[in-house]
Amino acid sequence: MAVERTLSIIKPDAVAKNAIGDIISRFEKAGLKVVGARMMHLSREQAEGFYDVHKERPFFNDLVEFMISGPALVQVLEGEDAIAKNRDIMGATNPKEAAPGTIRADFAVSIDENAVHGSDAPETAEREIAFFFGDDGVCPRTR
Ligand code: RTP
Ligand code: MG
Repeated sequence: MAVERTLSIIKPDAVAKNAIGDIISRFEKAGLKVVGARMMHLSREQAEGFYDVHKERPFFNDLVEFMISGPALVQVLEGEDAIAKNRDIMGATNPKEAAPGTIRADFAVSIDENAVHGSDAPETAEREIAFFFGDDGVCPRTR
């Protein structure tokens, strides 16, 4: 299995609940390392650009409003199989369908306010990391 990097966002609902520490602890216990982190209150332009892939979907406006409703923690996580591993520990998009013990089962209240984002494929991870970090702010690879 390859060492990968993935983009994670601890969304405004989880930040408002003071759940940052608990959620990062789950990443670390799963073997994922934080190699970049920025606390950000996203602008509308940033949220729209980040979720551009969903711009034709009916939930797009609600998603953007939620993502700009408060500060979020944008992180790059690194580890073996990091993209799929992060998606596993996040749980399903709808917390009502998320497996027990996943982040969304434990911290999310609804499909709209679902605590975390995680890249879903190598191509999206690369795009999303560049979107927020460019060449700056992420630790260089050591392995
Ligand atoms: P994310 O991108 O935030 O990690 O979530 P995801 O991959 O699990 O889900 P995705 O399909 O990419 O959707 C992005 C976000 O849009 C909201 N959503 N609402 N009402 C709905 O049917 C619906 N579907 C998606 C969710 O907040 C989801 O995280
Ligand atoms: Mg997604």
